[in-house]
Amino acid sequence: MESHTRKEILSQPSVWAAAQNVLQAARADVQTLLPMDPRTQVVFTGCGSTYYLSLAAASLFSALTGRSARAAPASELWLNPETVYPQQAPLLLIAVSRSGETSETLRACEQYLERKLGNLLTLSCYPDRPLARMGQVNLVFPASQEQSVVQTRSFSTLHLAVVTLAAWASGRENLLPFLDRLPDAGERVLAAAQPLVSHLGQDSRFDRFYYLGSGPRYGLAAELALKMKETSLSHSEAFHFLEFRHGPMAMAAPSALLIGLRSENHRAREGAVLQEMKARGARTLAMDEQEADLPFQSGLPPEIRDVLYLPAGQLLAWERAVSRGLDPDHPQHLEAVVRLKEG
Ligand code: F1P
Repeated sequence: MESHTRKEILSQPSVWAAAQNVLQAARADVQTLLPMDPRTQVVFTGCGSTYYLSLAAASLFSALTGRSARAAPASELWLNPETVYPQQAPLLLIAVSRSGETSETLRACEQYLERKLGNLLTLSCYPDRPLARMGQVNLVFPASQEQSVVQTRSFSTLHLAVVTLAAWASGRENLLPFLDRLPDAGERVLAAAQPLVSHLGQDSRFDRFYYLGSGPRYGLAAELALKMKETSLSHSEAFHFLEFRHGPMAMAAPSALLIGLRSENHRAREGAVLQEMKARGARTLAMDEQEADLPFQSGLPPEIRDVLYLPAGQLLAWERAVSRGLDPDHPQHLEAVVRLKEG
């Protein structure tokens, strides 16, 4: 089936290289914003996919820099700011939005700037839209624009951008050369994933999809669960790996497919969860650097290879949508951008 969504999923690695060019050109400007004051708190925000991206970004940022970083939906920053912004601390708000015009994200940034809470760094894909003019520094990735309503290559590009920011903020210069090797690794993972996810996507036995991921991978698990909902109208949910035993495992059955975004440093413990659910009849798909149903074999450091978990999960949602007779290019009820009617 001809599909721009599928084309954009398969084209991701080629646009990742363009993202690195944008980032390198903006490095000096970005460096002026990255927190020098150890008290600075970093807040990531977005909506839907870009909120899940913010979750992954905050987790990675905290792990690499040792500083407090948090994520919140833009609607929470806008309507319940006191529940998110820490009192009396200098702030850096990093707002992420594919469209650059999602209403809640714009409202949250306007309010933050009006209250002079700190600096704003924005990441988006459209240079001529409001968000790309709001920050002290605005990173724009036009090569990752997409026709698809659901986010695919825009998401993975924006994820690469926040990984790069975390490497810069933590002074982990040793990670930077590896970023250039991600496009090749991404092409290999896409080629290896296609037969596997095509088979699983077409298996009508499955009626529930669970995505397990911990640390910076939880946000990615949430994004892949959203892909499955948006694209194939299937029940899906994300959990931190070991959390699945605390109730949700009641849903483990032959009609359940568990996708594990397994990590290298907790491979045994996370793998045990998948094995236990398999024993309960569920089907599992483990993605990991090695010893997995989908091994990346990238040879890249764990801090920068999380983007490799995305393409297979995106393709799985696409395959299931098509097998259900749906059109992934025109997902039911969805628009590419949520623009609220109110002011
Ligand atoms: C945010 C968003 C997407 C969602 C859909 C509608 O967009 O909610 O997460 O999948 O495309 O828009 P943006 O602020 O990142 O452009």
